[in-house]
Amino acid sequence: MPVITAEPFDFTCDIDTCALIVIDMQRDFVEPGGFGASLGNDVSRLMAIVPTVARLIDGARRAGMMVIHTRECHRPDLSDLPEAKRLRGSPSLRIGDPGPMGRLLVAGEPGADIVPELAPLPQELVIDKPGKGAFYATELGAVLSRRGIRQLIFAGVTTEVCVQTTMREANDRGYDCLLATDATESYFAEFKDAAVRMITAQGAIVGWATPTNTILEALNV
Ligand code: C5J
Repeated sequence: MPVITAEPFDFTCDIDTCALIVIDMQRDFVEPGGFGASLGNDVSRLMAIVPTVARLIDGARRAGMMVIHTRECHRPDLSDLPEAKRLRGSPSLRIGDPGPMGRLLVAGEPGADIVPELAPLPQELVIDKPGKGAFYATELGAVLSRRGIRQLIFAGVTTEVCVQTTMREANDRGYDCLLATDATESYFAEFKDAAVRMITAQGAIVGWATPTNTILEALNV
């Protein structure tokens, strides 16, 4: 079995029961004019990781690993959008409002799509989620159980929000979780660093972390 050098110690990966999960690499988070930008963020930090995420996805596919994609988005009638989430803060546009890429964070709108460079293959699982965590109000847990998945490799955005929330949900459900440190990003460099440290501290209290090349070398792809 491939042994991936990681923090805080080696991660032994069983390719047959491991999946790569790519969190929310959507135009609404990484392109100008979307939800991330409406909150006042500089989205260029997130766009910069797209080639690294693409290499990781390609490597996972070549290794024969299951690849899962998530999208944070809401039903067109916004029936799964809590008012507390819609009204939070003072963004220039709110979830559901029309923007340059369609209605913000609404399923089926161009902004809710995954960036074209990372487009899922037709047979790959795409989870639409109304929350920050990918297990909340989705079929993810049931699908992973059915497929016998026990380990998850994480990529995507943002490190300290949807990636970390999903890692914590997965950790509590008994999955071993490995974060690809250069295939994830935050609008705030210091939040990413803190999240990686929180995840790996205390003997991998939430999970492991290592760069993409280290994963790909161990998988021999
Ligand atoms: C946020 C996410 N940051 N995908 N969503 O609201 O991390």
